[in-house]
Amino acid sequence: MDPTTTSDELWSAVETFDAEAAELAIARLLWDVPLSAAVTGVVLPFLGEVGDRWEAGTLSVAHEHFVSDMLRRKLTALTAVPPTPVLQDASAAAPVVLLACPPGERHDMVLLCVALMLRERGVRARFLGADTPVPAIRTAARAAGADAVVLAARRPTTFTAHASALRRLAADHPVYAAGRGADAQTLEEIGARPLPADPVRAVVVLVGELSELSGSW
Ligand code: B12
Repeated sequence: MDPTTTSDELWSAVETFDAEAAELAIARLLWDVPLSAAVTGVVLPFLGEVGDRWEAGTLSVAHEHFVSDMLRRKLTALTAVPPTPVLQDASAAAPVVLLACPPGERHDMVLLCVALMLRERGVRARFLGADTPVPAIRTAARAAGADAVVLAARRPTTFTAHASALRRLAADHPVYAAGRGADAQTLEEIGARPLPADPVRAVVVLVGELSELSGSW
């Protein structure tokens, strides 16, 4: 795969709302390379460029919605792929990680990429996605027996508005906070642990910490 070619193909398809060509470019990309390479090589730079073009006023809201929706659908479809052999073996005791955005946060695409990369590394990822009430996250974390919870938000206030509920969650499960809203002061206020801003590095760090937390895995 040549990321530049894929990105060029995608852009020309997006400009004319050519859903079939865009689907093909994304499908080829995700078929050809390991997920983490596709995420770092194309998906994240592409989303960043969508943002830059949108902010510069050279990409319409319609284009942004079109491409965001398509990428999200393609990435979500990857969760329909049968789990890796290690996840089919219940005795392997792979750790469970629950991922969600707090209430009011709809930017969940990077979090979805992280969920998929964790799954690729043999983690049982449970993705709740955007705009999830904190009590619902807590109930799900308990029911799933989560070894860790990963939250993402763009603004510190999206976390701090629920500081006491998040601290209660962090008392029961290790909570990691990421995204632009996860500054040091916010992490301290909600009792969360940091993750690297780079999603691929974050997955490496998380997998390392999970294997320490869950011992035998
Ligand atoms: C796509 C997009 C949307 C999509 C989201 C689709 C989805 N399901 O994710 C939709 C259409 C839903 C959307 C909605 C809105 N959006 Co919007 N959106 C964007 C856009 C264009 C791209 C976001 C993105 O994915 N960026 C690419 C990633 C790669 O960059 P990043 O988010 O900064 O993340 C980096 C790190 O923070 C980190 N990271 C992020 N999350 C995580 C998670 C983990 C676990 C880890 C480890 C790392 C990590 O990884 C990235 C690389 O380092 C940005 C523009 C931009 N410049 O980002 C606006 C932008 C974020 N949106 C914005 C706004 C205002 C909105 C709306 C309020 C618009 C409206 N009026 O309706 C709504 C609702 C927002 C809400 N309530 O949450 C503003 C935010 C302003 C602010 N200061 O917070 C932006 C910056 C655009 C702008 N300049 O106005 N949006």
